Amino acid sequence: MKVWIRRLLIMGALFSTGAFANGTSVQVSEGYVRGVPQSSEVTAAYMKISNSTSSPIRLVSAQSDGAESVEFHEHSRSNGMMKMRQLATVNVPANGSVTLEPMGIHVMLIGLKHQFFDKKTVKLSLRFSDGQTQELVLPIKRLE
Ligand SMILES: [Cu+2]
Repeated sequence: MKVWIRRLLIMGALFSTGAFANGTSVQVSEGYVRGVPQSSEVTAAYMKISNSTSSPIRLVSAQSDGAESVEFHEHSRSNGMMKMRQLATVNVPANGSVTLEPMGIHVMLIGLKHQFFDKKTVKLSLRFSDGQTQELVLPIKRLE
């Protein structure tokens, strides 16, 4: 009987620690947005997303103040041609990370707004499958 109660208490403690750590279970680092000329209607954001929990987490949606809409894309090679395809979500493996980089998975900013070109940073808000949101301010970098 006593062992049972202790087990319940330990389980409770584990659950509450999980809830407490919710805001830091995902870390975003090395984020930036590709600078593009005024004539461009799209650009992409790149970053590393790490997951310190023992369950996979998915990036489910994103919003930016500099773009009408934001999608997740992946470059893939088919018949020797590079193509972009839309992803519904981006998986961040348990105790691991995913790197969004040129020619790989990226966050696509579509319908760039006027203020995108006036600023040196852009706001990007990421929503994850565990309910947390990350508010990022990413530098805009020209890639040559
Ligand atoms: Cu794309």
